[in-house]
Amino acid sequence: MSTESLQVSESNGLTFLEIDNHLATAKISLYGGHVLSFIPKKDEKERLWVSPHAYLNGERPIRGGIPVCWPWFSDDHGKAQGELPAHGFLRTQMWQLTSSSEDEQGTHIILTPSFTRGEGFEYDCAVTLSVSIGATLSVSLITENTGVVPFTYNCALHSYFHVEHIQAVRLEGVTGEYKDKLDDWAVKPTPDNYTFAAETDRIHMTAVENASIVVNDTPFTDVGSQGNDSLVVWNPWQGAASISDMDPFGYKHMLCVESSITQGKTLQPTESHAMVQTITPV
Ligand code: TA6
Repeated sequence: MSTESLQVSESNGLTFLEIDNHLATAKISLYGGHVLSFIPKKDEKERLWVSPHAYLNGERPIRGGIPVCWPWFSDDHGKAQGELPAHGFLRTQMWQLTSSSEDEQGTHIILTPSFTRGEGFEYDCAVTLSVSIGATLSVSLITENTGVVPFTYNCALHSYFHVEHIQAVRLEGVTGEYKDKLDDWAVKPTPDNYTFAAETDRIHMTAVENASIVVNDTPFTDVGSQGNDSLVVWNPWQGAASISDMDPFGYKHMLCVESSITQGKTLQPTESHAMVQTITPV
């Protein structure tokens, strides 16, 4: 059965899904199983940020949108830094469109990666990304142990949110302590007034369920998380100048708020787990 709200396009050797329904438009790259755009019709404002210098040809992970990090986060793969790809091996492979459907709530897409077993993670499992594009964008990363031994994994939906200007942003709803990557992982309390004036790279160690990106004192985007144990917050600030697929001022228009599992989730044979991020315009 065809899904009328879904079109498939090709560019530079990559395949993209373009969704346009009565509630929103969205764009998804099959390279990386990567959501690139979400524009709710409520206000026609883009919620995701993609670097103008992002590689959209399969040569590198896409800088922006929602990279899928799995089965490890950052360089936490147990080997020397750089020995294995940062953030795992799903964001740099071709995914398949397994199914699509539509109803009053929007368009529903199921994607699966080409492979889930690779250097650094030699277990039998199935991964599914379920994306619903409606008034809310809902992205669910489901991991199932299809083997006979338990395994432990980490993951993140490393979302880059579009913000008008980072210095006008306040992040609300985040509490507890965080580990500061920029200060040798020192543990610090989350600031009450969470604003941005410098490079920020933090793993908040609580399962924050609701965070809100507030711009100029007006709530703009709500970020919901389920099945996570952490929330990662990142802005490279002037460090963007040394990131080849970002321009030096790119940091001004983005904020990463990443629903994540960083403390290890163990699945017994036949068990499965979903980590979900919801993006809701306010
Ligand atoms: O999620 C934060 C982070 O791990 C940062 O430390 C920063 O390196 C960022 O992700 C981007 O990583 P990438 O491998 O996409 O350049």
